Amino acid sequence: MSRSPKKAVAGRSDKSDKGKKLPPPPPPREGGEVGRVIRAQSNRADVEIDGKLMECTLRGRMRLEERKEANPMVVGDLVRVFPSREEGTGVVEEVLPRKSVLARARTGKMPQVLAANVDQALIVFAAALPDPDSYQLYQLDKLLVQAQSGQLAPLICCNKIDLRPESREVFDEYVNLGFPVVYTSAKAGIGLEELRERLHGKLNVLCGPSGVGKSSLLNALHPGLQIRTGEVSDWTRKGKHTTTRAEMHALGPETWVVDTPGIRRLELWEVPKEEVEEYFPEIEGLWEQCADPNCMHLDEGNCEVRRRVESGEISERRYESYRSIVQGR
Ligand SMILES: Nc1nc2c(ncn2[C@@H]2O[C@H](COP(=O)(O)OP(=O)(O)OP(=O)(O)O)[C@@H](O)[C@H]2O)c(=O)[nH]1
Ligand SMILES: [Mg+2]
Ligand SMILES: [Zn+2]
Repeated sequence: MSRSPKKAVAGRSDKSDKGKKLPPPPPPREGGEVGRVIRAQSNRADVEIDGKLMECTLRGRMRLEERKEANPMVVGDLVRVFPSREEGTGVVEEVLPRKSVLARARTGKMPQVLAANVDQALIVFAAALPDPDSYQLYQLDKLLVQAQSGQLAPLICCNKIDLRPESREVFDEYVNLGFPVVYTSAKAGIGLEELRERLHGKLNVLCGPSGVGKSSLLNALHPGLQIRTGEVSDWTRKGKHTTTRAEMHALGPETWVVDTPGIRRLELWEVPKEEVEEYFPEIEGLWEQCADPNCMHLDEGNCEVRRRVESGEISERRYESYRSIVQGR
């Protein structure tokens, strides 16, 4: 539930009018074909059009246009392509407006869009190696916020459940909050059918820390993919990323999954602090019971959220995640 209209003007937006943030579609242009970017690197992209791949470059003038993100074309983008003379090649004339994005801010660099126009974020963490400690769970909380704010439905995956089945309890906290959670082992083949069902018919993006088994899960779901995965000795070394570039893979005729490189520390992009509580189901709507109608649940007096943290109704760890996100840490 959102607050009073006055508050909404101050930046608190209703879920229903969030779509208004996205730019209106440009007037349709004549000619060309619309395809989807499967892989992209700076001004080049492989574009899928009716089941065929086309090697494309971005039209020169578009490279110069002012942008606020690092990459002009990303995996999942719908682009208008005009074929070039050489068979199987083309020029991207237009990147169509995105209906959803999974993006991240980067200190000292332009923000990076990891994937566009996807429906669901499969947020993968591990039951062990890397352990779901408080640092990792804070990253999970931030990914939940970033995904939902970018119009993606979150699906949490606890992989490597073969290594430590007890870790289920850690992730059960999210089940109790109403988030969908699947428990899998890419190695032992646990939970793969449920995961397959939940990905079916959607465009999905896999995200999470390095070494949790994102690429391994894709290989387990579709052995034909043969995506490179890390060796245990490799990925435990700091700075090791086995997957280095986002890439979209087909799991079936209407099911696609974007594999992305691991994120060590997520910095949130374009999430106003007033919006953060909307993504914390245990906090959302409680402002109505706080003394201050503009309560951010930080240090204000008579705060219902803080009362619930003290009584144990709201987990202290989740509340600390909320605080840190609102305070931009
Ligand atoms: N025991 C166990 N090991 C797994 C499982 N899934 C993946 N692994 C191992 O974890 C390591 C990392 O797997 P990757 O699939 O490369 O991880 P990733 O998340 O794609 O990592 P980045 O590409 O660096 O982001 C590999 O050694 C895998 O064999 C699992 O379910 N159980
Ligand atoms: Mg990988
Ligand atoms: Zn409050």
